[in-house]
Amino acid sequence: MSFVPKAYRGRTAAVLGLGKSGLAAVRLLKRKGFRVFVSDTRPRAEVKAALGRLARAVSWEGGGHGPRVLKAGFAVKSPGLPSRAPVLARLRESAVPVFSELEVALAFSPPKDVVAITGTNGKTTTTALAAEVFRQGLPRGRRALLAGNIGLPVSDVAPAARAKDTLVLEVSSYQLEDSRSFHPRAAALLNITPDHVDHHGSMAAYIEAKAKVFREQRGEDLCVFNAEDPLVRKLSRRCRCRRLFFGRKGAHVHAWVEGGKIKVKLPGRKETAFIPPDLPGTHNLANAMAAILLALGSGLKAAAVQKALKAFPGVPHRLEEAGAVRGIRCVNDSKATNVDSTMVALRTFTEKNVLLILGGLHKGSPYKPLQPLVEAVVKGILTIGSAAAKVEEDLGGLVPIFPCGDLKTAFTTALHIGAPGDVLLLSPACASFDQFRDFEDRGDQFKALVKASR
Ligand code: UMA
Repeated sequence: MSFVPKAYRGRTAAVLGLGKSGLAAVRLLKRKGFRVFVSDTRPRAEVKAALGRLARAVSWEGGGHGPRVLKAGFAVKSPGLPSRAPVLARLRESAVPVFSELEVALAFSPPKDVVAITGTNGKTTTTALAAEVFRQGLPRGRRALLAGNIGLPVSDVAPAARAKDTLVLEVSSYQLEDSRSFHPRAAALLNITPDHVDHHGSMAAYIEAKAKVFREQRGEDLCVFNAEDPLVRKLSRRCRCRRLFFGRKGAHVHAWVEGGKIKVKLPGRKETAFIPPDLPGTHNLANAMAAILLALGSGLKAAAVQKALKAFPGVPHRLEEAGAVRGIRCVNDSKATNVDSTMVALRTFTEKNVLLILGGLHKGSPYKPLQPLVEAVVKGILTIGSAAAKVEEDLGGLVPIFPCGDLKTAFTTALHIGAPGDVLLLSPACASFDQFRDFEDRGDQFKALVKASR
């Protein structure tokens, strides 16, 4: 069942969770004339502060999801609410339909052209790059608008767009898991490695959530897949629309890397070569291949694509150069909220000179997969947050580990033990919510420490 606004006219919308997406959904639903009831587990004072002036325009509760949500005509779920949250079971029992913020936002969205990117890692960079490429390549007067998991709620962006615009969305498994009708015209599935198992309950559920990015696609719709990722390749067999693959040369791929360039050969078209964006690591070549295939597969011109690739500066908090302090190069990779993402970051270094800030809120996956890379390029680990003990258990004995507790202590310890030529890398492999508002806050605080010490 998809969300059809007119079917719920005059009904109360219960918005579950008042983070960025919840707040955007509240604003949208109010504008569209719905009565809104907000429910959040945070203390009342925090909910009131987050609502600001809206606190008088909507009804709301804090400190938990009480029985009042069951009286709503429908509920809108923030992505962060786990699907096993008791409130969702109670809503199901009471036959109150629950829709994702993504689907509600898209139901009010004029553009039909939606491009969606998902994957465990690389989705932010790929989405930002794809948005640049579409901006450059779309005919005059048609805009490409960026939104989604990247930090811009779809409810804030999509309903204000024009019908001829293209929405370029970063979609997470959290947003996809309870979306029933999400149907992008073009999609990309970059990779799937263990992450968010705590949220989804199992790896199988996580994979199924990711598969929803192409589940409703048909015929001339387009889905881009990573041929090098076994799980992605397997899932691609279930896709019922046009498929394009990127990966190693040969083996039925449409984009590959050869002689430092990205080569593309679409069915029935001649081969084209692109100079990749100036970003570190082979993972960024994969991200660029996905963005190029989305663009060319959507009919954009190669020259426009190349122009956008050349101008792309990368995204903040992803292997972002933060400056040097006493000859130590500081790199902000706060976006690395899982082990795989930290592995991707470590692979971009070649010397054993990395001081790695690791830890935060532990998400359930082991840190052992980091062992070979730690042995190869890391000279010391500085732990922060509640994950410290598990990091010590999984990586202890390989390199010195300095338990620091918080980011500031980790930073000053690194300056103390580091030497000119070293790299101080914040790539925590953990969620940030134990000590920071979000990963952006964590990265901004790191950059502020660097700036203050220069
Ligand atoms: N809450 C409840 N009940 C619960 C659980 C949470 O009321 O049972 C409340 C919390 O108290 C809080 C609110 O829900 O007030 C938080 O909602 P949320 O976790 O959905 O966070 P938002 O601020 O709405 O941010 C979400 C995405 N967050 C998550 O999916 C966890 C942001 O992605 C996204 O940028 C934003 O929407 C805009 O679309 C962040 C993220 O970490 C970057 N995503 C994960 C990832 O990339 O790995 C999926």
